[in-house]
This record gives sequence, C-alpha cells and structure tokens, in this order.
Amino acid sequence: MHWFLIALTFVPHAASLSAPNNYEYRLSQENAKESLMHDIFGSLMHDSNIIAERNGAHRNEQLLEQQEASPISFPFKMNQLHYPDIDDLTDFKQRGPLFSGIVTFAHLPQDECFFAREPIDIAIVGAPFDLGVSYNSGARFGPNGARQGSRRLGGGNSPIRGNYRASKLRRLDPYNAGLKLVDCGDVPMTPFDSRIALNQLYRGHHAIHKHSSFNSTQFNNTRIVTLGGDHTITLMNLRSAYETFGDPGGLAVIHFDAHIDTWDPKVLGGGISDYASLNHGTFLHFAAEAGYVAKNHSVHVGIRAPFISGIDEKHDAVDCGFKTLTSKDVDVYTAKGIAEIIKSIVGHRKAYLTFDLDTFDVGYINSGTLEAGGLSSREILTILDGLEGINLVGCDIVEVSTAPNTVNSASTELLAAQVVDSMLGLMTVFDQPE
Ligand SMILES: *[C@@H]1O[C@H](CO)[C@@H](O)[C@H](O)[C@H]1NC(C)=O
Ligand SMILES: *[C@@H]1O[C@H](CO)[C@@H](O)[C@H](O)[C@H]1NC(C)=O
Ligand SMILES: *[C@@H]1O[C@H](CO)[C@@H](O)[C@H](O)[C@H]1NC(C)=O
Ligand SMILES: [Mn+2]
Repeated sequence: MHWFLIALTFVPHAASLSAPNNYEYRLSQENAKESLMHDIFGSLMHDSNIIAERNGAHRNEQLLEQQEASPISFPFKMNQLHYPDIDDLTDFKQRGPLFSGIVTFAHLPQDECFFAREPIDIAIVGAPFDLGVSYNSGARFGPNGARQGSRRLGGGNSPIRGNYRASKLRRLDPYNAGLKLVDCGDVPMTPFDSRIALNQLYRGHHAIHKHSSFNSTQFNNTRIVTLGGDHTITLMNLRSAYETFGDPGGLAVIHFDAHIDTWDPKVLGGGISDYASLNHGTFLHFAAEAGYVAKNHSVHVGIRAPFISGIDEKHDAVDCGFKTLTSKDVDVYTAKGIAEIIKSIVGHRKAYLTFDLDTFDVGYINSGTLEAGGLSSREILTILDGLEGINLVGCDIVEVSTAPNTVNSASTELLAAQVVDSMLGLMTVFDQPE
C-alpha cells in the first residue's frame, strides 16, 4: 500500500513531463529487461535471462544496476514478482475461486452414495424429473440449478442465520458443525416413464438412507435433502424417510407451497388413468392415504392458489389432515409468528419439510405454476429460521425450474440454494451436542 501511494504521487508528474517521449525511449531500448512491460509482468511473457543474454548482457545483476528508476515502474520494481518453476503446480492443490470448478452443492465433497457405504450425516441428492407437472416444465434442470445457485455458500457464520442473537442457529456454520455433509449427485431418473423414474428415486433414497450416520447425536441413519424436480418426487422422498425414521402416526409434514397439492386425483389427473392421477398436484393426497402424513400435525404454508372443486378444503383438512396458513396470514401473524404457529402444530414429532419454490412471489422465481401474492425472500428466511428446534428427518426443494433461457434463472437458482442452506441450518442445529 505504501508503494502504491508513492506511485500515485509520481505518475501525474511523469505524465506531465514527457509521457510520449518516455514511451518511445522505452521501446527503443535494446534490452527487454528494461521495458515497462517487464517491470510489471516480470517473466510472464519472456524469460528475462534468455532475452537479456540474447541481447548481449553477461550478468543479470549488471542489468539491474543499469535500470533507471522510472516513476511509473518504480513500485513494480520494488515488488518484483517471482513465478513458480514451470513444473511446480503445488498452488493447483488449493481450491479455485468460488465461481470455478466442477459444481457440487455448496462445494461439498461428491460422494459415491449409491454403491459405497461410508457413513454420512446429511446427503444432498438431485431428482431431475418434471414429468408430473400440470403447467410449466423445466424442473428437471432444478438440481443443477440449485447447485449453480449455491456457489457462494459453503462455510462461515451468517449475520442473519437465526432470528435472534442468542439463538444457537446464529452461532452455527452448518458446513463446519462436526457433521459429514456430501453431495451424492443425481438419481438417474428416466425422462420417458414416470413410474420407472419415481421407482428409481425411491431406490436411490433407500440406498442413501441405509448409510449409517457419521457424527450425529440424534440419528443412526443418513438424512437426505433432495433437490427437485417437480413436486411429484416428494412422494418417494417421504416414503423412504417414513420407512427409515417414521413413527406409526406418520411424519409431521411442513409443506411450503402456493397450492395445497392434495387435489382429488380423479379431477387433477382428469380421471384418464392411474398413471395420470399421480402428479405434482396430487402427491400429498397419496402420501396421506399411504399414512406418511401425521394427521392434524401437518401444515401448508403460503397457500394462495384457487381451489379446483368444492370439496377440496374439506378433503385437505379432514381426509389428509393438513392445517393451512395462507400467504396473507404472514401479514396478520408476521413471519416469526407464522414459525411459532408451525411449531405448535408440529410439536416434537419427527418432521419432513417440503418446499415448493412457488412459495416465493412470482417476481422472484421461475417455477412450475407461478402465483401472485407470494412471500418475499426475507419473510421466507425468517420463517425457516424460526423453526429452530424442530426435528427434521428430511427436506426437499422442488419446482426449481431453471430450463435454458428462462427468465429469473439466476434468482431462481440462488433462492433454491438459500432455502437448502436454511434447511441445513435447521438440520444441523437440532443435531448439536448439548
Ligand atoms: C463430531 O462433532 C463434534 C461436535 O460438533 C466435533 O467437535 C467433532 O470434531 C466431530 N468429529 C469429527 C470426527 O468430525
Ligand atoms: C440408534 O441405535 C442405538 C443402538 O441400536 C439405539 O439404542 C438408538 O435408540 C438408536 N437411535 C435412534 C434415534 O434410532
Ligand atoms: C383431527 O382433528 C379433528 C378436529 O379437531 C378431530 O376430529 C380428528 O379426530 C383428528 N384426527 C386425528 C387423526 O387426530
Ligand atoms: Mn407444489
């Protein structure tokens, strides 16, 4: 810094004297060693010794003595750069800049989760699937979209993690909290038959859940955060999580979404075939029917899309067992208040959090079925952190539609990643030793 200031003082002076002449003078020099380029870049473009010798110099030291102290090159001469030997690549062993390299979620190590059996505490896995959407496709690109959006994540304490200063979450860096987090890559899901694709996802989850935990205080098995994929995938995530961790009464499902997703399969699937009846708007009906959903202890958050038929609300609340918090309830109860209500519904039960990106307002994101009147990104981060202390056995982010050339791709990716980051905070804070 000291030399830099000196350079600033000298440069205008030199320029006012005779900048063009100075430039010509330097070009006419016989020795490349004495050029301004060399003073700044050193041997980046020419090896100074070879050039100096070619130009008749006997010794390098002689040349250094001959050099006048140009006002422009002065600071660079005082800070001559020494490049490593051409075969020395030790600096390549360090991680490159955040925007570089093969991308895993938050730069986590990539693990061979489906075949190897190493202990893992929390596994990220992608479900690149969008055969179940009723409107806009593109969520098959969501897993890698979320990874791209996560490139600035991966460690360090955040001044906004946790909603109050004394919270454990505030002092927690989930990536360095003693738990082993890995990115398993994606489950290979066929894009040609949703039945086979969903079964592949189920087997993938089962294989990951079978890993033992590494350093968990609470769990014997690996917990999973799934990057979707349209919302249909949650049925398989829930099934495997329920089979691994579930209590007989089911998992408390915390469902962030603009839509209830318990719609009558005969209506939303059009009643065409059994195949058509399972989709991203009916999977929660099937999850409730299968017993994965803890009735009266599960909740929708952010609801605002119109109901399709007159029986939807009753079917949702009575048959499927969901409470509902609408997007406008955030205005009434505040974001922190919403989190308290969710916690009172869930209690100490094992919970599964599924987050449809369309919970965010339409202005932020691209997703399967965009709806107006959604939540801001700050409201969502506050609600999520307000869930500190709940027992999350699994999470997913879905409807992350980052198809090529779609609008809002960058913020869609970033917000998906940020929601997963909050999930990792909740999952690790619950799992810290006292
Ligand atoms: C396990 O977690 C504890 C508590 O967070 C931590 O101190 C310890 O270093 C972790 N062990 C390993 C092997 O990472
Ligand atoms: C983990 O396994 C141990 C030993 O089998 C068992 O005592 C404990 O209850 C298990 N913990 C959970 C959370 O399942
Ligand atoms: C859910 O709550 C309703 C109304 O409070 C009650 O009638 C019903 O029995 C409860 N269902 C379960 C499974 O607890
Ligand atoms: Mn949904």
